[in-house]
Amino acid sequence: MIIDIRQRAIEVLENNWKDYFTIPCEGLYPFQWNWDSGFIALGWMHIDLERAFTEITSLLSGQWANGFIPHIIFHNDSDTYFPGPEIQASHVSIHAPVIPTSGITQPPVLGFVLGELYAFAKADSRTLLFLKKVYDAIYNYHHYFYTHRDPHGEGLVYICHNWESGTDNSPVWDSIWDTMDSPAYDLKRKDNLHIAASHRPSNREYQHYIHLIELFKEWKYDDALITEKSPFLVQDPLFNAMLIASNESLIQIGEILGKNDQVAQLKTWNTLSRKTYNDKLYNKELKGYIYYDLRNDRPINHISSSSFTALFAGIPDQERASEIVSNFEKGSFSGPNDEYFLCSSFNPVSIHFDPKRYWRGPVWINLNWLIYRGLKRYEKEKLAETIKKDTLYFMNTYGFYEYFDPRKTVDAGLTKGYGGANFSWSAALTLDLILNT
Ligand code: 9WN
Repeated sequence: MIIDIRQRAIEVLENNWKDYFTIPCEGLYPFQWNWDSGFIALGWMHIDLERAFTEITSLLSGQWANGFIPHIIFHNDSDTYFPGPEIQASHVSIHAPVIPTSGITQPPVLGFVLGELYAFAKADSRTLLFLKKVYDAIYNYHHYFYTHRDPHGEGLVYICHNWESGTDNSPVWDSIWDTMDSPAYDLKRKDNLHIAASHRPSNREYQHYIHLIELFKEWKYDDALITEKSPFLVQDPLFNAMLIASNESLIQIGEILGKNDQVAQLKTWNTLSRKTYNDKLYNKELKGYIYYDLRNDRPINHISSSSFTALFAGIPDQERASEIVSNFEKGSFSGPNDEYFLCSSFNPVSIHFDPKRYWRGPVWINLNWLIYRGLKRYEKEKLAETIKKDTLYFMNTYGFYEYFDPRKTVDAGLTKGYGGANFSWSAALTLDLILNT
């Protein structure tokens, strides 16, 4: 069984490999995506180390002069995705490279991906050479965040678009859409040609997504103007947990490479980030980390799977970690009688929970992988094994889909997962779950 799933995962990655980068999946997502590539590199690491390195250097070819790394790099042409390079128009920024990219980013996973590569392949002489080659670029990405996206110097950076969160259609964003009066654009969406509309965002939501891009283009993707005016400005628990975990890996690798000044700076940033994350984002009643709407100066009191990624970055102390995982033991995310597979992307007891719609309830494998590793970090072995078991159950039963229905009560009647099929990070992280012991 295990050999079989491993071979199928390798096939998915091979089919999605486009000479020097990997697409998330055919048709629906035909370009190179930022955090996808980080997770995908962790799959390639088990098959072909050079490809893992190439995946990351290809992504870095889209880095902007100010350190920013975009969420999509348009290496290739394709007419199966909206919005493509002409809508995203990175060329309006003075910082953008020649290659077309988007002008927004995604959760900064690259730093900890370097840490994973080092842990897995430090004995291979190519690994240190690769780390030397890319270290400064990824450090500059973090430098960009702390110098452009932390207006109050708190150690928490903001995201300015739901697509930057990676959890794009989460109910968390609903309260922000309520503050916006976006034009009723007639959009030529392509996602609904590939996937049932009932599993994807609404047209109104897409109008908000595009309106933000239109504003940023008007401001030439200038960070000062975005900070001053963007209606969407949020401190997100997943995004900041990825930054903190990545800082941690950059500190470790920087010490090996003798990058003393960068290591000192990263330590200063990370101490403040950890403190503010704990002080500002923890909600004791909900037993989890929440979001903060910086534009409207108010907390967004929702718990999602993003809330639990703080475990991955070692942010809570042991006592708080135990409080957090009570959500998985006869709690809201497991259901009082274990009615749900772990881990729903949104709180199943919430009225906004939708088990089929993208990021409003279904299980995503990259979040499961992060939570699994977080639980291991806090020695919650039993729960870690449950989440691994649930993840591999989906993969074995349905294949490498993009997301899955968390309800055990409907599972027996299902034949498929949801979203894109043959999805790269589902395959890559399955390989890592099986092979990285
Ligand atoms: C927008 C590629 C990406 C993932 C995101 C996921 C989805 C894109 C979209 O696909 O977002 O970036 O068009 O829906 O939400 O996490 O990186 O797989």
